[in-house]
Amino acid sequence: MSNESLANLLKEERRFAPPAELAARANVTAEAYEQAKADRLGFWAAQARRLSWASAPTETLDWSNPPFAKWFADGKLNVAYNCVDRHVENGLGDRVALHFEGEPGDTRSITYAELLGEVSRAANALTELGVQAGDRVAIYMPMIPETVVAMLACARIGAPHSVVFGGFSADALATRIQDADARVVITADGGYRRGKPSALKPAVDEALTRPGTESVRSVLVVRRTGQETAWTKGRDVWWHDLVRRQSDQHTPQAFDAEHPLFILYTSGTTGKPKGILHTTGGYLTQVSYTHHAVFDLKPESDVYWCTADVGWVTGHSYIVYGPLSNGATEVLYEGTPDTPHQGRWWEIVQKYGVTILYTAPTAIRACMKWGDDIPAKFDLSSLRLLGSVGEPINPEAWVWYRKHIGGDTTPVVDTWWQTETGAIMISPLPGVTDTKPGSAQVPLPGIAATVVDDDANEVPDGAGGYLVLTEPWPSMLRTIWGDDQRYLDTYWSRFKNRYFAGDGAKKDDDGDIWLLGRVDDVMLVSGHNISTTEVESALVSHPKVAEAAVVGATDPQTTQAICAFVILRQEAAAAEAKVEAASADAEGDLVEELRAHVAKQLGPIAKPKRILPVAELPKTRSGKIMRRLLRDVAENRALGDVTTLTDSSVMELIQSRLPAASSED
Ligand code: 6R9
Repeated sequence: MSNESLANLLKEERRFAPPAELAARANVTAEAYEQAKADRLGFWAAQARRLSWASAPTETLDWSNPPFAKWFADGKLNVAYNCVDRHVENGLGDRVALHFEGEPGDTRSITYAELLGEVSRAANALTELGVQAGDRVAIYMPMIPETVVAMLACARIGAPHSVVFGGFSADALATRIQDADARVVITADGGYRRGKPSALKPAVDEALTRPGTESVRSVLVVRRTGQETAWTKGRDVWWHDLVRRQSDQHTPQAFDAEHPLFILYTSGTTGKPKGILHTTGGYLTQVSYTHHAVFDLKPESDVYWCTADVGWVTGHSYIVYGPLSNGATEVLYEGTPDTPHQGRWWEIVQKYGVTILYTAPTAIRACMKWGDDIPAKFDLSSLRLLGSVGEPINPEAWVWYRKHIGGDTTPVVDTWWQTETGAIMISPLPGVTDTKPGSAQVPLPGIAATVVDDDANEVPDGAGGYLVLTEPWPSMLRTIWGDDQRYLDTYWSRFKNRYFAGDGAKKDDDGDIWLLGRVDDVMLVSGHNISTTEVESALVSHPKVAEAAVVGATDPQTTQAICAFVILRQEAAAAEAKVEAASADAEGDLVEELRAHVAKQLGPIAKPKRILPVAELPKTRSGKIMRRLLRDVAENRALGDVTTLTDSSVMELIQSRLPAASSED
């Protein structure tokens, strides 16, 4: 079944060759694969030379105590120096680093020279607060320039940061502060979200009442919204008081390549979140190289925009460290894509002449749902390259993205990676690879990835299994903060000497890799393994469906029954709302139509037992659907941990629709 359905997804196989102009000037050519294949470590040693080292490494990889890797261990460097100072020293001080666009429409363009002054001041301020190399700093901020400055200032003084997504609750923040034993919290009074100021500081105040957060000595607060803010004397200090009065001179100190750079928490399926630890030299080498190779960045002419939140690893690697180490000019946008109107992103692309856009499938599907006419109102002709990350992108959304955003000419690079991998691992190269809608395709030069079966044997082309990484890579996580054993158990115990990513994948007949979602999400229906991604993809290929989330719910007859939650496209949803009041049968008709559509696409076994139209789906900061919560709903259980949801009211909405679902049985 699984192979047949993959064949189905591929049956309309389309490929797009790289545009000739891009290929002719591409930063990276096919030769890179050859070089890396001939000498993988030599290849990475060469990439490390993209950086400015205070003391150049003579060692590349130390793998004497696997899976605890050391890369470039005898080298020394400063990350902030690499992201800011060296560009100014190279005469690029007047180049814009950040075009900031606030949600209310306020803007600021910050040059590399200005950024250097700000980062230096902030580094001096943190030092005045007593922060020393090795101390942890929690950052709980909206998407504003000070957030980037705060991260770089921490890196500059060797204080690992732990960025906590601004949408998380006081509880989630407290747990992360406790686990990292943070000394300082950097926050803001609030940020703008959906047209309104949304407070952040109260969550910090609440978090710091929890036991185990006594390690926090100071709270540094940026004034963004100007809203009323409670104040704890002796602990809280305004950014504009403390940072402003510092000197804009600061001498960066070089740190060991293996000095910790940051901790970023990812929610485990169970138990407490895992603090993924990244270090300095290997991380910066790989984010810098991949940003150069995958996005083909020409720093003198491109305007790059990654729409991710900095609270997600994508914001760390592809807003802060990758682009800035390469001297990019980039857009930083504070708000949501539909405020004050659904064309806001396209307006920004037009305004700044964005050439490279990196976003997530969930956002692309939202734009599809709002309608093709919205991007059509803007001039998007500056775009020359589009990227996707965070989830498998269904071929439907891929093709829409290329056509309606990319003017049917731009390559789309589907980039697979994880918080744990630190940087992109599997992706087409835009000047080399013929792209295929829906597939992340090939490991990057210097990366060893494959698909294996239950017994760790590599599967042949055309077959499916588990995605594994077979060789260490420079930006790999070094451990889980404070828990080496959990690092071993989580990633290195399923297959011997292989990093298991937790994702299911398949190789097609060309050997290209297709990601099929988390293996925990694979459904077992009457003895068949069915991937949630495939059923979702089939649903979204129906013209009335904008987005779909599929889960397997325990079923006495079939082990699991396929349960689908669908968001309808704007027009279909409007029609649906009208008829729904009049007759429950009309909804039944649509549900039948969708079930038949899936059966036709993937075979009768994959036909969902229940389909429930909903207005929203529960998502994480990176737009990943929290299927675990939908499984709770489908199985009529109390909801599990909802602290990593971006919007907790979504689940109430879905639950309120449930009676309709039961009557579908
Ligand atoms: C960067 C990021 C990691 C998980 C990963 C996988 C999914 C990310 C993907 C993708 C298919 C892609 N994922 N990119 N699946 N195609 N291009 O998302 O990090 O938040 O840690 O999530 O996201 O399941 O294992 P993170």
